[in-house]
Amino acid sequence: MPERRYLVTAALPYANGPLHVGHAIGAYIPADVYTRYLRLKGEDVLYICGTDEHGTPITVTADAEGVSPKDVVDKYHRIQEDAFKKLNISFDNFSGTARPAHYKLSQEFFTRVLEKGFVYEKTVERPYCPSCKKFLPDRYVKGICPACESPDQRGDQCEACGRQLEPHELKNAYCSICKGKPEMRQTKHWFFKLSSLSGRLNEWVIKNTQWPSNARNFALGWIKEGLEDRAITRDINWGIPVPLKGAEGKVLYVWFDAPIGYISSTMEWAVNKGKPDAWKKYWTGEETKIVHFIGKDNIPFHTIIWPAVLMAEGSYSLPWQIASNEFLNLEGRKMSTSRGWVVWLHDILNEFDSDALRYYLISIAPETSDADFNLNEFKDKVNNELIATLGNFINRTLTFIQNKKGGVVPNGNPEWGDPKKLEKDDSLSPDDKAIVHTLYGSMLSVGSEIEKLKLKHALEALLHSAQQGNIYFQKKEPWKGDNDTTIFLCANLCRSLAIMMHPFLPDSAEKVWKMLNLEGSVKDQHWESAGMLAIKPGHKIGAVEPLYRQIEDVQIDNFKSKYLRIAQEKKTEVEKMAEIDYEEFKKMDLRTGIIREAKPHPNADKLLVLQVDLGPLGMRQLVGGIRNYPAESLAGKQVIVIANLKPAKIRGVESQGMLLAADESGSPVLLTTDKKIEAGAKIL
Ligand code: B3M
Ligand code: ZN
Repeated sequence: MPERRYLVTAALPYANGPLHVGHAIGAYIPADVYTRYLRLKGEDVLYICGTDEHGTPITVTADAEGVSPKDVVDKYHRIQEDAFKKLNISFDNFSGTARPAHYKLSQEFFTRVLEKGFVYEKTVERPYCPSCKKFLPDRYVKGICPACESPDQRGDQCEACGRQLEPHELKNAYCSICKGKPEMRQTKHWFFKLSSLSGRLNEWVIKNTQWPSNARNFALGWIKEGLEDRAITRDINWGIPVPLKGAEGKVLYVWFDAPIGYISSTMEWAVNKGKPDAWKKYWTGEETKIVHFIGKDNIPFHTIIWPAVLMAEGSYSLPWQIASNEFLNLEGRKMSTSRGWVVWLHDILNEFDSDALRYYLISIAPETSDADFNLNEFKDKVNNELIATLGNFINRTLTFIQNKKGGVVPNGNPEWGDPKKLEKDDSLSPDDKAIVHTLYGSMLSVGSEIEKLKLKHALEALLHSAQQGNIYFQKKEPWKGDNDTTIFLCANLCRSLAIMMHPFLPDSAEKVWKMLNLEGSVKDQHWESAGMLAIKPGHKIGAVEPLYRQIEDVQIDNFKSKYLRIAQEKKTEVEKMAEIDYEEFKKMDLRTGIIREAKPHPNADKLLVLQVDLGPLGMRQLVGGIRNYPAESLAGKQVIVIANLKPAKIRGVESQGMLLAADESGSPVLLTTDKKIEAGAKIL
């Protein structure tokens, strides 16, 4: 076999707060499933992470908590590391970017790209707050996004449209500390020649056909729009000093040093292993596949900026795969840490088992579109799927062996696992043969779905094989006697499930392994052996206990009132608006309309562009925040429109009126008429 290895990374979380369930399923759990699977396959793989300890996310938090940036970083590094442990995230190394070795490597990177001619110095105008007496990089300045017009966006990236920004590009900018208006002042910065790498990046991205479409489309779109040179230094007093004479007081931009943390963390791993050079084979040469798991908003940095810096630097390998999930909402609304509308990992892991949470999160993973975390659904899925299907099959099989077979796996033939012999064996019924096929086939299909990063499908395939086990058990009615073959095969299916569970549900997989009384640990098995009948007749199993704990309604209610209370109080608060008189109301021209066409908005995820027929008033183009409706479901739908609203551009597309909708926990529900009526009728 040719040499090959994997270096798996998950985005370095800012050490400026605890982690929530959205973070977990955004990158850390998917990368963990992938890595655990590769380890079972016998691949040479490292899973690398660490906290991102620089930039304005840290200093803004330090200001708010009234402590030093170093204190913030130390505190949240510990909290995050602890949450990852409880969630069984199996990092090979978890570092932090404020460590000396990372400083050194980042400065070397800067020096090398400078020496290679990819960095130049330029004096530019940047927002400066006269009352706070400082420059306002990144999160210190807020304003309207020049691209999509969203208000209150930060100086480095618009959260609404994902656009990369320079702080001076914001419109109506204000200082996020004192809310004052900044003035423009001259300051010297170092720029990275991103524009000069446009051709190479384009070729490289086109070649990377293995990327998921969200990463690929974003990257190609941005290159097409035109890449501009970017400042990689900042005027703040927390960060890695720019290693140059004349650059005193300047630090490296956090997004310049953070991805270098993937390398410095790998180096730290090597040092801790006592083999300081062992990191090299993961970061150089063609044989290593570097896989970055990231959140959606990190796509620009990982598909363009980081690879460009690597190309300029020249001594390391480029990423091979970039996997990113969409966003996770909470009970129908966007999560908000400031409003307390969030499920923190440390809270939920205090109350529920880590495997239950992992199961639920993977089963709803926002792989291709945003998903919703719902606590009642969490309970239902754990009880009705994880426990009722997977837990049940394992439990009934093992209990049967314990109670009816004296704890000993009965007679059967391990060679039935061999497909050639299986078909010819007349002692087996078609049902028996089918279950052997299930056992082998699910090993293949679960594996191939994981390799394709379709973890939701992979988990479904795993559950399906347990479900087949249940059906088989039920049909064979082993309690009626003559059950050796059935129980032999079911015991082997339990073993096979344990191995396949390991990437997703590491705790309970190990528990099954122990109950089966098999040697070693499930994590040391080989994936392919999940397709074999490896338990021999006469094998004695261990003590049997329930695999999972049922979740009760009251636990969910308690959790909500304990942890989501602040947000709920806000939710039930009745908002009262000022009274208006009829004259004012009459100014609104409300009409019925019929949607003729609906298309996704080209520049915004949450918007649709609609062509609405207003009868005598003609066709109108409306932009509406109703992406929760599939576009193709809307044509022909009767709606209510404010027809005399001044036209306005919404993210670059004109909207000539407004559609009426009711708010159901943040998700719009269209208003319509009680019976079919012609378009353009006036609302009285
Ligand atoms: N710290 C952003 C984030 O936490 C950033 C990722 C860095 S990856 C090198 O979402
Ligand atoms: Zn924007």
